[in-house]
Amino acid sequence: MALPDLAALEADARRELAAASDAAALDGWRTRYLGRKGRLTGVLRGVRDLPAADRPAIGKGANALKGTLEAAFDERREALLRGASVAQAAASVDVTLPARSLPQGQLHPVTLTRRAMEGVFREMGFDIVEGPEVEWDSYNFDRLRIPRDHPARDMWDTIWIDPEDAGGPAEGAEPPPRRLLRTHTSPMQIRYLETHRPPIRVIVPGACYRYEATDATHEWMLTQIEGLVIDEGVSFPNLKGTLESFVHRFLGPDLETRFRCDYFPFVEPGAELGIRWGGRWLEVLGAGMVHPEIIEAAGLDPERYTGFAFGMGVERFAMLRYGIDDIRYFYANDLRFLEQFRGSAT
Ligand code: FA5
Repeated sequence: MALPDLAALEADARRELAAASDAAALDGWRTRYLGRKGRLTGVLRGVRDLPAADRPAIGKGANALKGTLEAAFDERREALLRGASVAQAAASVDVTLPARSLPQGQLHPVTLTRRAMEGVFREMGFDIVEGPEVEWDSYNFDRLRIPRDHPARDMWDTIWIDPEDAGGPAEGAEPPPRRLLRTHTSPMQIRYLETHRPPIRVIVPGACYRYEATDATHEWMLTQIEGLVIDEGVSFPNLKGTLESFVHRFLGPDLETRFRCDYFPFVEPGAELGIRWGGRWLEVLGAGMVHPEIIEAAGLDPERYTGFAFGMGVERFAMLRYGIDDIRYFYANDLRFLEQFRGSAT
């Protein structure tokens, strides 16, 4: 009696299994090979009739093949099920439906306004630089002629990073330097003068922070654009002309503006600019001629060099630009408000 050819049986089984592509074909395969009258079952059953010497090898081989074929069957069935569920999912997708829209970010109205303001200044020949938001008190105050204990410090309620030295400095000793969140962009006047010589014509946009109660025109976080112009022969009319020209270019030529005297320790004389806003005036910037002591402290001859500086409130300009009557909308994080600026030009 010929011995069963297990290798041929396995080859047939595998070929047919690979060809089985639906449940009925799989079932048929199982019946043909592993069923009660299946080929492999027949081999196993016939083992006892084999010559004693061949029994162990064929028995063992056939048993192993049974495990192999059962595993192959399971694998094939799972592969077919996976394929079926993918096909089913594909059939349930309605490709004619409009795509779900992804939420898309957009620039904040204050960013749009800041960039537009920068654009006008660039056209007017200004360079743009930035400075640190965490600043030393010497730059934010002292070197701008606002010493400790000077009442002018009360104009800017400060968010401090370093605590006040609890014990206070020893008698006659300098108090230790303290860091703060800059209350205005003016410290960059000093920093810029440390590294640059006239002619100087820069603006410094950036965030500032004040420990202040908020209302319709005040936020505790605000954006300013500092301006600094220093050269020979720069005069107050240059200051006035530059600012008026900026405002008219940015907001339109029909705007009503008002210059008034104001006091800032780092300029002399000082001024503020107001813009007609409904029935009232909205103060949009402080400005003045750079104090000669600051020019001198920068190592320049104040008889030869003069200049002007200004600090604009970007949120205030954004209010005027978009007709917004309360500054607190900007940072309230209300998407109903913010989404109205979608697609606005810078
Ligand atoms: C200053 O900060 C000066 N550093 C400006 C300056 C620069 C004067 C250079 C002279 C020379 P003031 O505190 O007024 O000044 O602020 C300037 C502008 O920032 C204001 O006119 C206003 O437009 C805006 N601003 C000030 N405080 C707030 C606030 N809490 N919320 C929103 N905007 C503000």
